[in-house]
Amino acid sequence: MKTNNKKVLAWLDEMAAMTRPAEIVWIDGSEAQLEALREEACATGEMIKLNQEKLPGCYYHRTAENDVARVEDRTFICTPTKEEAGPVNNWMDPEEMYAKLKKLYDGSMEGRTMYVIPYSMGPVGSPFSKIGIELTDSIYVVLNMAIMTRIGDAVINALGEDGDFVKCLHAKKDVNPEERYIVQFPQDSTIWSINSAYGGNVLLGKKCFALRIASYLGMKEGWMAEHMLILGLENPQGEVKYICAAFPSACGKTNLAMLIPPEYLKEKGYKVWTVGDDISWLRIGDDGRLYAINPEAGFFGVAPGTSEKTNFNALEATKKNTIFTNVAINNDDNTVWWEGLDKNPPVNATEWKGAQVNGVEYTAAGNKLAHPNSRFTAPAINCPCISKEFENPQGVPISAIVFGGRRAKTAPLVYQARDWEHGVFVGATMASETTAAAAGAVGVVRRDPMAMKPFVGYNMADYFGHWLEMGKKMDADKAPKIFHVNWFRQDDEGHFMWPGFGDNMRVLLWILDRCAGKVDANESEIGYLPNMEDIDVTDLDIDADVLKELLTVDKDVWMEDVKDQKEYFAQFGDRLPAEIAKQLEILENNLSK
Ligand code: OXD
Ligand code: MN
Repeated sequence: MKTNNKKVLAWLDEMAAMTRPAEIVWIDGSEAQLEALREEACATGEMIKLNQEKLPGCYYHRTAENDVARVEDRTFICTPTKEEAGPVNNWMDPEEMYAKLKKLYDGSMEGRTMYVIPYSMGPVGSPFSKIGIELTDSIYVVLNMAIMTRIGDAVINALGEDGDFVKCLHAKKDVNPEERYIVQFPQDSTIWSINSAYGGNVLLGKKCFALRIASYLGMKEGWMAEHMLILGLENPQGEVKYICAAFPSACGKTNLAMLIPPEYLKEKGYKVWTVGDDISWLRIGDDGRLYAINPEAGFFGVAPGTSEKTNFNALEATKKNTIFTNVAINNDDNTVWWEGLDKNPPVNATEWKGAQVNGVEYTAAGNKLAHPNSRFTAPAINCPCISKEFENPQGVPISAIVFGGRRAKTAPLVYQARDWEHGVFVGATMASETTAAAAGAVGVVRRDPMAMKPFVGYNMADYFGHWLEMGKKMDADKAPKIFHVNWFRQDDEGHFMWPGFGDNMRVLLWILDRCAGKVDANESEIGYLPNMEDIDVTDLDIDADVLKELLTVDKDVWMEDVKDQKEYFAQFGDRLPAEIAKQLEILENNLSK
C-alpha cells in the first residue's frame, strides 16, 4: 500500500532522484512478499537457505570481510554546532556532510531496486512508538528489518496522511570502508548510511534511530531512549517486578536479559521474563511511575559464546525464522556452528569468509570458524521466556535501574545509589576494563556512561542533565531505585569471585528487596551495600570471606578511579551539570575521611 502522506512522497521523490534506482518496491509486510524476496536473495547468492528440517525458516548471509562491525570512527552526529554533538561524538557541519554524502549517493542505486520499508519502533499505535521509513537497496536489510521491527501496511496506516517519521536512507554501494558513513542528523530526524551492509550500520531502526535519534527526541520531548535490557522477575506469589539494566559490551547483557534462575530458586517458583535485550524507551506514566517498552521486535545477538549452558533461551530463539550472519556452516547437514556453541566444530565446514576447511584442524590451529562478531537475527517471540507484556503498548513499570561494568577490583558485587541524583552520577561514571578477548592492553578502564558512549545523539553533558530532569519529574517513592553491579570482581590470583550467570538472580532479588523496603543496608562511601546475610547464597559454594570481600570498598582503588572520573568529566567543561560535579566532590570527600 502506498501512502498519501505528502511528506513521505516528497522525500521519496527526492531520494529516488538522487540515487536513481531502476525500480521502487514498497514493503507491505506480507509473508508472500518476504518469501519472494528470500527466494530472490537465494537465487543471487546473497543468502543461503539452511537445512529447513533442522532450522525451519532460517537463512545464512556473509558480509564483506571489511564490513563486520559497527564503525564508530565513521559514525557522525551532525548537529548545527559541534557543541550540540559534544566531545564524545564525531561531528561535521550538516551542510558539509549532506554535500559530501550527496556525491556518494548520486546514482548509487542505478540498475538496482530501492525497497521502501515503513517500520514502527514499538508496538504499532503504542503511545511510546515512533515510525521510521528506511529506503535500502539490500534485500538482507529488508529481511532483517522484518524481524527486528514491525513493518509494512499497518505502519503506513498508523502514519496517516500527515504523520511524521524518521527518514532513513541506506545504500550498500561498494562497501568501501574509506567512504563508509553512518550519519545522524538529529534536528532533521534523518539517518544516512552508505557503503556498509553490516547490521549495526544498516538496520537503521536499531542503534541509529532507537538510540541516537531517539535519545535526542527524548531530550526534546521529555522521555528517555536507553541502551538497556528489560526483564521481569516473578516471585512465587506470581508478582512480577521489572528491571532495566545497562552494560557496556562483553558484560553478559543478553545473558542477564534471559537469565535462568538457579535450581533452588526455580523450585521455589521464581521465574525471569524477557521484555528486551538491548534497548528501552522510558516514559513517566499517569501514575508517576517510569514505564518501559522494548522498541524492537527481535534480537540481533552475538552468536559466539551462545550455548545451551550460557544462554539456553537465546539459543532456542535461533531455531526458526532466523538469519545468521558470518557464522560457520556445517556442510554435512547445512546447519550453523560458532565458537562456544559446543566442543565439536564441524569437520566439513565453511568458515565465515567462505573457505571450505576441516573445522577440527582449523580451530585446533587457533583459527576461528565464525567471526567473533557474527550474529543471529531472531524474532523475540521465539524466545521461550519472552514476557507476556512484550507487546503491551503501555510498557511495564520499572522498579529498578541497574548499571554495571567489568571491574576486577573497583566495584563491589552490588550497591545502591543514595537517591536519583546520586544514581545518575553512578551511571555517568560507568566503566569497564578491557579483556584479553579484545585487541589492545588488558585491564584498561574505558568510561562508558550509561553504556551510551557510542549511541548518545547529542552532547553527553546535556544527556546527564536530561537524566537529572527526568528524576525531578518523579516523586522519590515512585522513581525506580538505581543500583550498580559488578559480576567480574577478581581475587589476587585473577579468579572470578562471583559465579555469575543464573546466580546473578540472587543479586537481583536483593535489589528488589531493597525496592520493596524489605531489607536494611550499610551506608558506605559509595552508596548502600548489602548486609551479607541478605544475599541468598543457599546451595552456592561460596566462602563467607569471599562474599565479604565482594561487598567491601577498597578506598585506595576508588581514589584512583575518582582521578580517572575527574579527567573524564573535564572534557565537558562548563556544560557538565553542577549536580554531577557535586556528586564527584561528595564521593571524594567520603573516601578521604
Ligand atoms: C549491539 C551493541 O550490537 O551494543 O547491541 O554493539
Ligand atoms: Mn547493544
